[in-house]
Amino acid sequence: MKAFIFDLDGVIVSTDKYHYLAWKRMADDEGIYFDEVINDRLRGVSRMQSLEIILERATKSYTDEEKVALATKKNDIYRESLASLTPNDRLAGVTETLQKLREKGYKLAIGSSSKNTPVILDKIGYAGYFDAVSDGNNITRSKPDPEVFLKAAEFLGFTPEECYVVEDAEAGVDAAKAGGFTAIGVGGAAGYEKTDYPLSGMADILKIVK
Ligand code: B16
Ligand code: MG
Repeated sequence: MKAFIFDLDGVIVSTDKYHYLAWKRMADDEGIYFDEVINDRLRGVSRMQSLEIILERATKSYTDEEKVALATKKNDIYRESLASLTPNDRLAGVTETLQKLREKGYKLAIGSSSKNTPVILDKIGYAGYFDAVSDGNNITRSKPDPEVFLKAAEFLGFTPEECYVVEDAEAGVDAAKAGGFTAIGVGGAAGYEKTDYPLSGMADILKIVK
């Protein structure tokens, strides 16, 4: 194995709580029921697909224009919360694990559905840190489609068989497996049957590599 491709939200940084709070505010304003169980279905999927999942509970229908306005409203709320992100928002074990993997010679990449990836990496002190970044800005199909990870592998110059993907979402593990990658699961993905290596945290990655 030559490289690790990391999901961002829920693996490197705790932005998942900000996604939830922003969608919750949008849903409450529209009078649409939304809770943390529904929120789990949004992990790893694109902004517009997330909105469609939330609108399953809506009592009226929305035009395409209204949907774009709702997604923009959510993103504006989310972007406001990103302003306060700092390197302290990196999840437990991230800083040390990435450093040790790099010392062992692995290449490191990001594979995230988020169009906000550049600003998040900048705020948490990782602008320019990764060998490749594949995100919502360079793909046309969101997870569970493998495109974001296939692009990351291509940017690194490796085949999927040479890369681990680290994910917290079932949609992300599905994407990794569909692309021919080996899937490491943390958080919610640790309990998913398709995950190759279920781990209790980032630091445990060092136990499965030489
Ligand atoms: P944005 P990941 C995903 O990030 C989030 O898990 C998902 O909840 C979000 O809808 C998606 O990014 C798009 O994000 O609205 O910022 O473009 O887990 O793939 O890093
Ligand atoms: Mg994630």
